Amino acid sequence: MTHCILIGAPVDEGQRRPGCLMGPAAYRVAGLPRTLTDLGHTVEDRGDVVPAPGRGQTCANAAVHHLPETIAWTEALAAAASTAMPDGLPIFMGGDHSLSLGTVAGVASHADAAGRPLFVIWLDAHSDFHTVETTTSGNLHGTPMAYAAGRAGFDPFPPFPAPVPGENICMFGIRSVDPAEHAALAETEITVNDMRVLDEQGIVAPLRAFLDRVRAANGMLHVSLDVDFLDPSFAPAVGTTVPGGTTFREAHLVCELLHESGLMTSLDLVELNPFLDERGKTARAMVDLVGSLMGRKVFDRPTRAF
Ligand code: NNH
Ligand code: MN
Ligand code: MN
Ligand code: MN
Repeated sequence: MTHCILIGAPVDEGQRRPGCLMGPAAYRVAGLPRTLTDLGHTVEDRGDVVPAPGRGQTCANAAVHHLPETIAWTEALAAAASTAMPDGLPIFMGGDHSLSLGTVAGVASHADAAGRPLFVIWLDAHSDFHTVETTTSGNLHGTPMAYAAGRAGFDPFPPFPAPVPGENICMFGIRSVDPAEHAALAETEITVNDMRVLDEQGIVAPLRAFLDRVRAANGMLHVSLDVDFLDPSFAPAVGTTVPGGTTFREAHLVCELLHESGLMTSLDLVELNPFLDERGKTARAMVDLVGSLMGRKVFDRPTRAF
């Protein structure tokens, strides 16, 4: 039994397709709280985070938009995350992926204070490894992984509290990487499991290899799940669909293995844009995946001893 802390993060400023701000409401309507209580967990909904007004920060990259608002979200969400961590498992209901600038920062400062290493698993079509300086779209949802990894180029932001070493970061589902991200990733120890790796090796071996390392280090594990990790055929409600994503079963298997590991300590659900959905099917798919992450299974089998 886990104490689940729902935190709404109606962030819409990190991209240009309005609608992600409706995400937290859609998760509630699609039955996220009930899914968790049916699995035997306790649920505390802390409502939606409200950021302070932006303070007018600027940067040299003219493409960047909503910088002060994004910094305000980052500060508010980092505070909400570090406050929630000692109390249970925070589930951040987004909101676009720029919310992870804040959630991972808050989780990282908690892990640092607890003296435990933080690991991050990034389930996404995109690597989100731009900085404020390198982004050409100007959409800051393309930057949170770089911020968490401690990349230079985030001057207007608060310094990331305890940068996550590249060896502790693992990406899955990747199939869209911009040239500047590609060059920067090549300089790191980050494991990039792109779709080619999943096609060839499946999801189980690469995921277990990473989870084994988290366990051996007594690490905390932050899971960041972007809707576009999933194939758009069954999860269309996202502004940046990319063909060739994970299948329904691959995605559930990832979630089942994560549950079996018992290692996840915080979770982001990001990029759901309910305005683009078809009769709630993407919101429901995401809630179902959280069910698998939190222990739903068809049959109990002896689990693998980690
Ligand atoms: N790399 C692109 C950009 O920075 C796309 C990022 N979009 C995402 N990330 N949805 O997950 O604009
Ligand atoms: Mn605006
Ligand atoms: Mn993303
Ligand atoms: Mn994405």
